[in-house]
Amino acid sequence: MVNMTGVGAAAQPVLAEPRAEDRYPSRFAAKGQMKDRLDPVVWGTPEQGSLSKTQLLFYEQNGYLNFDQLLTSSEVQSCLNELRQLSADEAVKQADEAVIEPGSRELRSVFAVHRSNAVLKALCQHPTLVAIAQQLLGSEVYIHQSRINYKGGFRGKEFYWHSDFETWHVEDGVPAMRLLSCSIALTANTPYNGPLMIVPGSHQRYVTCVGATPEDHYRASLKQQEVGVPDDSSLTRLVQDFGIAAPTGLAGSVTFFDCNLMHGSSSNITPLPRSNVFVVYNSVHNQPVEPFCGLAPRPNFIAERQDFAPAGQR
Ligand code: 6CS
Ligand code: FE
Repeated sequence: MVNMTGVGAAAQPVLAEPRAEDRYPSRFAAKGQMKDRLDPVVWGTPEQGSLSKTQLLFYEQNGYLNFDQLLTSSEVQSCLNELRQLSADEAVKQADEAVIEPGSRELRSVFAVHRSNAVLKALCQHPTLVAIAQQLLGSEVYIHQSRINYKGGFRGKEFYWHSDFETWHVEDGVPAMRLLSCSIALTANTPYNGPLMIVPGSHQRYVTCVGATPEDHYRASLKQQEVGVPDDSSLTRLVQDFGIAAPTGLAGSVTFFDCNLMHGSSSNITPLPRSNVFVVYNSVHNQPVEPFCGLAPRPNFIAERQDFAPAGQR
């Protein structure tokens, strides 16, 4: 139980072994392992919302659901206006909530936009989006995290392969796989501008990661993640077994994906930005506990641990 994460001892975990209630230990072993998922994927029923049995089954099997044009063009346009204004604001770049691209001064992400911006708050609380999250998770939901990922033209850098749940479990203390991401395209996501890539079906397995969590890991990981990513042979096996999909779409399209789906995206060297808003909805029955890595929790603007008010209630 000794804190060993000082300089030169970064390979040692803060905890020598996982806590007894840790159902998904990761970053403890010297080698990555592929384990089974212990939780359901779909927690609701066809009767609980607008998603059909076929759609629920697709999500269960593939770990994602893509929707063309869930938002109107005027909703998209008003969100895009906010993105533009935020990226032109020097104070936004200086804020704790901002992440700057590695190797340039450009804005990569802005976190907790469901708190700081009225238009983006309305987007995150959009009744259509919240209802889909509620049906998939079989309960009321609250917002665990929200962010803009700008991925600007020319210099928007990649997001390396990862399972979100691995980080949210280890660093935020989210106990179970009962949360999901909603990726809202505000510009066209094409095969060329660094769209989300996923490994369909990978959400059924849990790939444990190697390497202890450094203190304040988020400062580095949100620019370029190195701890909490799968080893090469695990990723190779997943892709051999399941392949890769890239659900592209016009502005206004939306992808929901399971918290444990292996995903990533490449850099954007086209002139066309790939700007998305991500909202993470967690079941109100899955509130975070102490982080399973033994370190202090990440800031509230990255992982909510105070306000569990159900989303979508106006
Ligand atoms: O840290 C997070 O919450 C998210 N961001 C990254 C780069 N990886 C894990 C997770 O998706
Ligand atoms: Fe992610």
